[in-house]
Amino acid sequence: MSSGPQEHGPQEHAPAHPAPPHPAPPRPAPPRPRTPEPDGVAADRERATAARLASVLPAPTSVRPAPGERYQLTADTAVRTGGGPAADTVGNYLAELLRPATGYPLPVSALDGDTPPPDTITLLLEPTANPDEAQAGRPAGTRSDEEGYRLDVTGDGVVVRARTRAGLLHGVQTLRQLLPVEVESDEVRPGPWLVPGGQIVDAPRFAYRGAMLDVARHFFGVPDVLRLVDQLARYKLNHLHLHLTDDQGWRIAIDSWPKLAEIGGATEVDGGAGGHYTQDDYRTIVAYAQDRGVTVVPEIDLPGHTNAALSAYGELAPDGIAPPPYTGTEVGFSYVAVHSERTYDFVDDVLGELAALTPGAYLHVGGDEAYKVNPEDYNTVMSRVQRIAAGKGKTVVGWHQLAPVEHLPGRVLQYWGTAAADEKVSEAVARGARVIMSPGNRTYLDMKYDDATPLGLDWAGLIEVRTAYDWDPGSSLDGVPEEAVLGIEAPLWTETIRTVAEVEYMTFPRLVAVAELGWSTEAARDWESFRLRLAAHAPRWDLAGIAYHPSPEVPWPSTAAGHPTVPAPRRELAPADTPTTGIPIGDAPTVTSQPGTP
Ligand code: TNX
Repeated sequence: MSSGPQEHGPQEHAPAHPAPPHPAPPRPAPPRPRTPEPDGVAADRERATAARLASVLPAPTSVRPAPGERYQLTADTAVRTGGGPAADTVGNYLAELLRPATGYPLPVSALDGDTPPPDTITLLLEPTANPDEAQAGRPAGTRSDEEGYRLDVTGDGVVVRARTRAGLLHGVQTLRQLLPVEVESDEVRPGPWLVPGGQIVDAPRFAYRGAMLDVARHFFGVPDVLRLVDQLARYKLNHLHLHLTDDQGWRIAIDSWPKLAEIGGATEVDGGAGGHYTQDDYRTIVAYAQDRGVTVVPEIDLPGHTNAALSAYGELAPDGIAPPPYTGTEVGFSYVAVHSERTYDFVDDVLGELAALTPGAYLHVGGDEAYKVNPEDYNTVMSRVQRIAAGKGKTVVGWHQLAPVEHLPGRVLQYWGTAAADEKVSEAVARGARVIMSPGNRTYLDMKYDDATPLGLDWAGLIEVRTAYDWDPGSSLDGVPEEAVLGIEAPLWTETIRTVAEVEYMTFPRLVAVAELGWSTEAARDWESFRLRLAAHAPRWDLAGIAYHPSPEVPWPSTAAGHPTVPAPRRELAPADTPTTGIPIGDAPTVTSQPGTP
């Protein structure tokens, strides 16, 4: 029988002339006799583990459980990557996600040879990955094999294979969801960290899946935006559209026109201090998003929604006089001078600087609600704006009021109407335009959930979770076949939204509905399954401190907090028996947006 060094070591090796006594190393605590787990607990855990395979959001293309099989992460688990530096960065991202809650070291290194050793999570970038299976049954034109992945879980470990870095990242997000809820904790939890055995083969339905944040009506700083990027990446959304300019604020520094941000960025709705991103801030956002598989789409709204720019440079105004800053919420009153060459110098400089900051393909040029610009002038100014954007090597995106303007190759219209038909949009599609679906009555995250929602607007209707989920972006607009649909985006306008908790409350859980519509096949869309899977994710949001709307349509678990855990600064006292949301109760401003006319 061997005995521990503490018992004999110091005496046996004691020197003749004893040195000052060396404190004995602390005796490791003897393993505590484990109270045997009641059978029920183990069985419940097995059931919960298996259930996670059926709760992935958005629903994967195919899931094959291997009943009884599972992988357990341990302190010895390593992350191995194959396929080059891009795979290494995903390995590091995965390890960083898992270390806080597991407390495991999860070392990341390149795979040695072809076969992963046991107890490994392996991430492989392989040009030939992405089995056709994930694409089976998808209509031509909507196949997006670029972002697919395959995930295999056996007793030995986990292997994720993908053709692109984006696909590998999506596989990592799926793996995160297959781990117990506690993985979301930022403190070490005991586990056990079980991953259900089986195989997932998966690829998105649409290439473009996004959300928009209006940082113009209320400004949101860099950390707030990064946090939103994390939430998008969780649910495999791959674009963040930033509405950078509007009447109430200009939010991006433009070196050649410095007063745009200095003066135009110095206020916001209700007269707050506003703010703007320096170009370095903006690069930080772009790089952080890119690391997580999210492309930033910057929008400069033209020719309307320009009061902030005009207040900084009166020479851009039709009458040449700088208007005062605007802190209200009306729309459609401002516009740039259409017949002045100075306007086009401005557009060229701004889009040039923005294009240089933008690795992504798209530049959004707005085009909405220019109510004071007649159709001929609108056509003149937006044709030139489109050409300038294209001249910077970018693909033009605009709100769907841009439809009648000349077609440019690849041009994308963002449909925010509420009708099932729009002749101008279908004509533009016939000329080759593609469409991002953002119907106001389905995807607008600033619409109230119900009459009691303390934030938001209601001009496009009330949007509860089921309304956000139960429609098909591939067939909901006449004359816009699935092949012409580039994807789906959920815009969050911020006239009434001021804090991250408020952003999240309006975003969750509707953003997840949008994510599933963008990712999963139409055949997989099933409200009953979706609401159960949402409910299963609520404890994750609680742990991650994500605020959400406790919709009565979803059978939340009794443990769910069901309200924001991120304190909202303007929290108001709620009656004792009302579940408090942390969301301030305020008067909604009047917004007179109507999707019909430019
Ligand atoms: C319409 S959607 C707008 C925005 C408003 C929003 C409020 C669009 C292109 N324009 O200016 O903020 O409604 O819901």
